[in-house]
Amino acid sequence: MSIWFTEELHPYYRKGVRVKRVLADEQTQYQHLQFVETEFFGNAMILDGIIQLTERDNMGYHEMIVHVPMLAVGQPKRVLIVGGGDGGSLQQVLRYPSVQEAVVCELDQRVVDLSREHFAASFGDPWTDPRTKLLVRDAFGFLEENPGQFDVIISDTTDPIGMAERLFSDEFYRLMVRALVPGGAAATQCEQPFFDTALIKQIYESAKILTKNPAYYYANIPTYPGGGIGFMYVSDTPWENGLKTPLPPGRNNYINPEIHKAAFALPEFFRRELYG
Ligand code: SPD
Repeated sequence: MSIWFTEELHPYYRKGVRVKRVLADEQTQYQHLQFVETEFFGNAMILDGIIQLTERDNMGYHEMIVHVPMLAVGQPKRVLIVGGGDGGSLQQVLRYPSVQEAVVCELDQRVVDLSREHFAASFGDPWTDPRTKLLVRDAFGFLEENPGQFDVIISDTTDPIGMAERLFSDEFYRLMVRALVPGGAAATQCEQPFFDTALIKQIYESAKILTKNPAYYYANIPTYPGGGIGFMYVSDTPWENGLKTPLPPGRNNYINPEIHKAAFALPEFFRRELYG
């Protein structure tokens, strides 16, 4: 049997992966949730028709969204993950011996349940770590209730469509920065320079008002549109501080000191657009 899954996040661009079999397919309270076994990329999670991660190439996403702010802060103790119900970011956060508490604020319990089943080979079971605290709720309210609490915040979200659109708003960034301790750092899923230039610029401008040292960086992920995705680093602490901090114990599959630094180098059309 040969099935192609084709994703059309943008009306002018498509990409596809060959699927061996469908592992799960259900409509949750919030979204259409699918898990498939692909020909090349291992198991993949798809939400409302958009690939969120695959076993083979998620490391570029999770290692970069987590380690860049964690290393910049140095000894992070309390970490918040917004979204991230698949467990990939959580697995990376828990590598830090300094972390005492990792709060995951995920709206959809089914994402957690099915990820535990279908990503166990890649992520183990970070949900059983005593430092993990899962809150099945909307992140906005949680951020509102928790000013000045977190050393690091990771906004590990879907694309800005439907309910997730709010997670790319000025208001969300304001609440996120307010929830950081002084000198704390956040990193957010911040889309694709070719396709989302205006949105990224708007987020950068708002991050610049809120913090002293925001910066955009990028990672290669073949199953995302354009072959990669970017992140907004949001902090008063310069990201370069992280270059002096050793990576945590455990195996890295994407990040190393050279990649860490190079990720902040941007193609000229985009650098000009963002930084002038
Ligand atoms: N266009 C796809 C963007 C997916 C971002 N979310 C990834 C979640 C991985 N934890």
